[in-house]
Amino acid sequence: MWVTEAANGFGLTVETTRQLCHRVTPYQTIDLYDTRKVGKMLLLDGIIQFTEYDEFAYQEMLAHLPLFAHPAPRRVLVIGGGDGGVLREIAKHPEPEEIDICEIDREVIEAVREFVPSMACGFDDPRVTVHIGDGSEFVRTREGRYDVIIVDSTDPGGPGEALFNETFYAGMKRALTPGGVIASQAESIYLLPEIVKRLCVITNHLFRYCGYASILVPTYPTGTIGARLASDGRDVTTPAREPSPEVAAKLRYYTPAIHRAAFTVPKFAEELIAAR
Ligand code: SPD
Repeated sequence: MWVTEAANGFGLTVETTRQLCHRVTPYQTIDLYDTRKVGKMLLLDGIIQFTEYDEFAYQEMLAHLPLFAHPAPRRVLVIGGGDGGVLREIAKHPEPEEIDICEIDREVIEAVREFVPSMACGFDDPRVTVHIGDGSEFVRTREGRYDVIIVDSTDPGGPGEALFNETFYAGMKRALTPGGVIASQAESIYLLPEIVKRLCVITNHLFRYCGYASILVPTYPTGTIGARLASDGRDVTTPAREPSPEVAAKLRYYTPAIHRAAFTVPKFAEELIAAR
């Protein structure tokens, strides 16, 4: 069976071999498939969240860009990210003492734990504490707490809608320690330029240092997605430190060189990124 993500005037089709799970939760529909070419695949409300084939690119960049942009990340928060992939990447770092995650839909965690251990292993790190709830409300209760906040959201329109406005970003800014760094799922400059622009306007307004990093992910429509980084502490487009040989050996996408290169956008996108 060929399964298509059809949204925003665009489609991406994957050949599946078996449906592993279909659940309807109070927040969204969850579908997990085995596929012919790209391993297991998760869709939420019909939108591809990951395939085992290329998920490392997205999870590594969303986690390691902000963690290496911070000189000493001790407390880290993930908002969304219920598949565990970003947690798995954070857990490769020895520096964090506390890793909190706030995911709205408990059933995403349960489904991935049952069917995709290669992602759900992120929950096994003893530094991880799981909070089930609305991330936009959660950050309001955590003033001055986190060195790094990572927003691994779905697209706007579903349960992720509250994570794409200025009130939420102002709440995240208050939840940071001085010099803290945020990184958010920031959509594709080809598919959703209006959302990229919205996130850039918000962050350019609130933070001194910002950057939009492109990530190559063939199973997201248009083959690319972005991470928006922001901080008041230092330039986020260059690493503050390098991975140790032990950490570097665990990475397949992130290097200090790609950290620097990813923030250079094509000419047509320069206007979106600079928008105020
Ligand atoms: N257009 C799809 C964006 C999906 C972003 N979230 C992916 C979750 C992977 N941890």
